[in-house]
Order: sequence, then structure tokens, then C-alpha cells
Amino acid sequence: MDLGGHHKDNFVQLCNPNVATLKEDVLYHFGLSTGTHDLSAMFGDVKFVCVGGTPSRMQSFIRYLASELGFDQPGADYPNICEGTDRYSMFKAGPVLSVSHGMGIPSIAIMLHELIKLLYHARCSGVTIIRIGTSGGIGLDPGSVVITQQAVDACFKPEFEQIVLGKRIVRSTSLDEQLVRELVECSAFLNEFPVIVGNTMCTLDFYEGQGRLDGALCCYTEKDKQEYLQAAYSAGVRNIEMESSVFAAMCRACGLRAAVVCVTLLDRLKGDQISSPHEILLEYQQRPQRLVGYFIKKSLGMP
Ligand code: R2B
Ligand code: URA
Repeated sequence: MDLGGHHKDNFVQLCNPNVATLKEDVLYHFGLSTGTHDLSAMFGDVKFVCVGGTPSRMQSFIRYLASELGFDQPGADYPNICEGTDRYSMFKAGPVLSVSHGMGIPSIAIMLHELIKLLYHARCSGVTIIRIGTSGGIGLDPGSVVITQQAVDACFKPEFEQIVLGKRIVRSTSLDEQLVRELVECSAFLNEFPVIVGNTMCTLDFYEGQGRLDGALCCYTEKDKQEYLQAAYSAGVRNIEMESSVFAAMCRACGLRAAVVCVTLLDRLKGDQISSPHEILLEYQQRPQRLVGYFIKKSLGMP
């Protein structure tokens, strides 16, 4: 398997010495535990992890990928590995794991703590992790796919801030530049829909947090909104979503090669409501899956 060199032997690392001292580690929100599951046997071969908001999208991704990779057995389906809980869903086909994370920073952060520990307990190495998601675009045609250069906060800073023990902790949100280039190459080869590289703004809210005028609360005018989105555009922001900053920060800290690939569902300079027909939105959501599916296939030497 050609995994592109330097990250081949990189074992997933934790930034926490306490975990190694635990007799049993319960991954509560996955319904898995080192005491009851042989995590090495279940996950030791994982090389690619894709995460996205909803269980159904992550299940359809694994079905699509399995058929693309030729892992599909007649009549076989991909059961939810986290069937003991309905917090998150997880599916596996060969070396690819597909996990749902819900909406927003707190939800994806909890999932990532347990996912990274799962990969650590399973002694996984050379893992690439990609978030495939939806977003609002700025100045892009709906359906455009944005590969994130930098995840930035609502003040356009490439940082993730969290309060830990009552103090502000700031972590970098830099992503793997080489992985961005590899994904761009794949998109040029596929040439099926517009793909651009740009900064992704990660917010704490879908409505006021993203400058929408149509929430239950709104304390600004259309003009204020346009000024903010224009300032974001000038800072290189091309799309807005709700998970990329903590995703980038946590993956970086634990030595995971990470990327964010999101489709835009609308152009926020032109409106706030997502009102395109369901079938159109469904097709848009398959675009990051097609790009990342192709990238995985190519990485596994199966063009
Ligand atoms: C994109 O879409 C969701 C909000 O509709 C959120 O999870 C995100 O980042
Ligand atoms: N997801 C977001 O977070 N914002 C949008 O505008 C669309 C999808």
C-alpha cells in the first residue's frame, strides 16, 4: 500500500499521559471499551477515517466507498459499529472508517477524543482523517467544494480557543499542506464540479454566529451582515461551518494528517435560507464524498 512516505510509521499519539495508566478505557459515547472489545482486531488496519455530520451520510459514504474499492460482497451491508448508543454512528470497510459527529464544536470534540483514543488503543499508524461536510459559501456558486487551507475563528484567526480549568488555551488550527495539494490534484483529475482552496470560518452557531438575518434573534442589519461577510472574504474565507477549528486543532496535536472538504449549499452574500430542492442538496452532499473517495482509491493504488 502506497501511503505517500513519511507518515507510514506514525502511530496515533495522545497528548495525555493518564490514558496509558487506565486499566480499562470506556469510550462511552461510542458504546465501546478496551475491556469488552478487541480494538486492535477491530480497527488495527484503519488508514483513512472520514467524519461528517449525520449517520445516514456516513453510512452512504461507506457503501459508496466499498463499491468503489471493490470490497462490496453481494448482500453484504455495513452495520453500525456503535449500535449500543445513538450518540454517534460508525461504519467500516477495509482500511476505511466512517464516523458521524453531529453538529458543532462540542459534539465533534467529544467524538474526536474517543476516536483518537480508539485509534491509539488499536495501535493504528499512518492515519489520514478527513472531514467531509456541508457549509455556507461566500461568493461561490452553490455546489462548489472548498478544500480548507486554514480553519479560522469568527474573528478570522487561525486558532481554536477553549477554556480549560478556567483559563484560556489557544491551539493552532493549521492543516496538512501536502494533503491539500493531493486533494487538489484529485479534483483536477475528476473535474466534475468546481473545487477551490480557501479558508474556512468555524462558528459556534448557525444563525447569529454566521451573520444570518433569519434566526429567532438578530441584533444587526443587512448592511452589517454584508460588511462582516465581505471582511471574511477579504481574510480569505470562502466558506462557513461549525466544526473545522477544533477538528484541525485536535488532529494536529495528536499527529493525524487531517483535511477538511466541504460543499457549499448556498452563497451567503445572496441569502440565508437553504431552500434548494432536496435532490439538489443530496447531490451537492455527494461531492465531497466523490472527491475523497477518489483520493482514498488513488492512495490505495487503485486508480
Ligand atoms: C454544517 O452544517 C451543519 C449546520 O447545518 C453544521 O454541522 C455544519 O458545520
Ligand atoms: N452549514 C453551516 O454551518 N452553514 C451554512 O450556511 C450551511 C451549512
